[in-house]
Amino acid sequence: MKRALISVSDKTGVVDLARALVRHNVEIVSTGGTAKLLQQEGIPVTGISDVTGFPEIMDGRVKTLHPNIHGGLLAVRDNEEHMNAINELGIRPIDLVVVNLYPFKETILKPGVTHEEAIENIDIGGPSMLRAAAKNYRDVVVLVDAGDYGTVIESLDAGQPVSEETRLAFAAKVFRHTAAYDALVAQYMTRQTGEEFPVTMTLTYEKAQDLRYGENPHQKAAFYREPAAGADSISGAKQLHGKELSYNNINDANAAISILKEFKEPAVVAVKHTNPCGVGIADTIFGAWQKAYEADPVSIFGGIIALNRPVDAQTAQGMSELFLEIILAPKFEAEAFEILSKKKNLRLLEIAVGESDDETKGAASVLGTPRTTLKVEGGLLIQDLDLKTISAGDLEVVTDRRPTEDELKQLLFAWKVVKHVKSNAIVLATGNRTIGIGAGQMNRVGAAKIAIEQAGDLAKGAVLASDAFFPMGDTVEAAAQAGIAAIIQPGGSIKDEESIQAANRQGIAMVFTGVRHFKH
Ligand code: 93A
Repeated sequence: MKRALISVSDKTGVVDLARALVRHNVEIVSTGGTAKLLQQEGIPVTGISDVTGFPEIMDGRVKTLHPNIHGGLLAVRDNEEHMNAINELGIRPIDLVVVNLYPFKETILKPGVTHEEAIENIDIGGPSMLRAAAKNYRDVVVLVDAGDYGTVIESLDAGQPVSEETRLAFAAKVFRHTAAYDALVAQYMTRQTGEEFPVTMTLTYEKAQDLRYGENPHQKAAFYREPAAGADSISGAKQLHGKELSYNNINDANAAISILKEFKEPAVVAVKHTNPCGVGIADTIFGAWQKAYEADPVSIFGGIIALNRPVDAQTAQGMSELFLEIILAPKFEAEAFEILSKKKNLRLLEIAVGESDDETKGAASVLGTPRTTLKVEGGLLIQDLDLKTISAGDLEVVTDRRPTEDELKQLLFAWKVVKHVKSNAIVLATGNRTIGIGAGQMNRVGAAKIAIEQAGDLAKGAVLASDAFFPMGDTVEAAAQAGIAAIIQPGGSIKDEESIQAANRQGIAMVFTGVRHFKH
């Protein structure tokens, strides 16, 4: 190794690497800011302009884009023609390239960033050098990750060349990096045009961690994070205590957070296998906890709990008496943390959900609408998140009897919950909490029967929410038998009339939302 080119925006670790290079008599060529830093550290550097014979022009837009650089990167060393060509032109080979790019992601995420600033932070020369060196990896070592500097320093100190295997691995990393970088630029620019940006979005995900396993121990798994995940997402959650999150933990916590976001008032959500098993709202977070717990004291065992207010000591005490997997909250008061952190395995996560709407909601504004993806064999299904909400004004009363004021409140509450239950979904609620949830059934009346059985005597006078319309009158009949007082459902079945008449016969009040909430 005779000659290295270093041009980095993030200067982490670069001085140590440069010192090692100098120690082993490698000449360093460098661009403006990088050269300045190295010189300040007393490291001898050849300025890029001395190699190109050109000044850095247009605020640095053109500094390394020159045949004296790219010829030195792309020449294949055992190709006589290549070597003759560069020798005749006085171009010297470059054996090591160290480049990281203009901070495009950090720039677009800065509050109040201008479009001009974003554009200026699209790196052109850096990716060109990285890609040239990576293409020619048999002859050139290319470093885009400061985490790899040590490998090169070790090789130098050992007097060994960097192995071809390692050079190939560095090159592959470069192309992953530049692909993700360009995907983010593409996503940002597409957002400005208002066009759709679906499939390539997946390129911009960054590996957050390898997971011990997937849904089951024989499945390999990892967690990938969006480059601009919101502080109110599972990606943005901060773990304060407990074992590492598992695949199922992350999936369940994500479900719990989505349900929690339906509520402004103090709310507690308990989740099992991505379905809510208990949801309660009250004036205090302790009151909400009690309701969520009483909703189903059996299923909550091993559950994931999400709260939208700081956890106080009283609530912590209540929760500490159960076996739970995760507690998510905007904050844990000191005493509450002390109580809960005694449990070694219980994971405590802080997440930005609560009363205020102005928490950082990630990069939706710069990168587009939040979406969900579902991998199918040979393809990918992409859709907007189901963020549809309704209020009392959107409801159409279809029965003789109108719901009372309290029934209306309970109907809207149950509707918020049923949206997050796997289809076919039926939710029974009374007194600001769920009392029975039927999830993931292949027929609607089956889901209703499960919910009714769970509610027991409490079903009398309670309300029922259905995520989709009733294809026939049987669900209303079952509800009537159990003593259900009011029903909320989308409506729109050709047999709506059957359900309406069944409701009228029993004095049930029924409202249509005109909105469906399938979830699979
Ligand atoms: O503006 S550029 O696209 N044009 C170039 O010719 C160029 N060459 C290197 N950006 C260019 N770079 C980038 O400058 C590198 O990728 C690196 O991120 C940065 C280092 O600049 P400095 O050494 O002045 O801090």
